[in-house]
Amino acid sequence: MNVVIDHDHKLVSKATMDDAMRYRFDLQGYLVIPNVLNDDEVSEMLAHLETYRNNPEQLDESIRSPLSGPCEKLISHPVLMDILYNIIGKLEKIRVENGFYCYREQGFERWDPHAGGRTVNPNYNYIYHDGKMFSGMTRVVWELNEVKEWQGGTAVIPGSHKANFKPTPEIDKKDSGVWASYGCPPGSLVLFSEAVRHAGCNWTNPDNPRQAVFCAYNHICVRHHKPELGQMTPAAIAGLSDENRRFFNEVYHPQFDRGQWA
Ligand SMILES: O=C(O)CCC(=O)C(=O)O
Repeated sequence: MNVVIDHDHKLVSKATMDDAMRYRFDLQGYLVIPNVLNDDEVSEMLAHLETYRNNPEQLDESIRSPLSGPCEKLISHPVLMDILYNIIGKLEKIRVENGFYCYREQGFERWDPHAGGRTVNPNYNYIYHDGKMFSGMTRVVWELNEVKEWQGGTAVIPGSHKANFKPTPEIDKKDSGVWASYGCPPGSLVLFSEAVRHAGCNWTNPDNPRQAVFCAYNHICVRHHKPELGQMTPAAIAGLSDENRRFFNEVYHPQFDRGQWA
């Protein structure tokens, strides 16, 4: 699973998004990739997130965020970058809209179906053109604890990024037969087009809480969310490496950084 992306943003070693994954994402609008992070990485990230949740003042402002310290590598993880290269574009055209930490224990309740369907609006439309997919806002979820099917991971209506009709209240019931859930081990990567109808779910797993880091990626020229960046503060963004800080640049085409059109 080792992918290297060079400074010209070309893939220089084996890509992780193979034809089967491309087929699956185009058809269903989401992917679950187990075991992207190893046990040591997951432990370090959980320790950082535990401090962030319980004793944030112990973290210097420059690393007081769910995407700082050992979690910073999530921003540009090569497995993720290769997928985003396939569904958004070259590295320089990928932007992070926000990031936040999700902690849910047994008893947490939610069922909030939202988004989904075709649109011509650029914020999260999904299109296929000339051999290429384009997914606008793409939600990335790093599941750092085990998720058991129908016990609290995000639910999706597979294929609804291509749906032509609005879902009815019956369709939006969890047991309507169109909803899917997933299970995955700690360290898994889940991503879905925001154009897929999805919902947060009750966390019913008694064995462990949900500990996940959520990010929203989009094409650099488009923003879906309001400008605030979830739990990413200006100080935490300033504390990132140059390579990762650039994902939080404002919305504009990178050609303006190349001195063209000035
Ligand atoms: O709470 C969840 O699992 C889903 C969150 C959500 O709705 C989203 O990422 O847009």
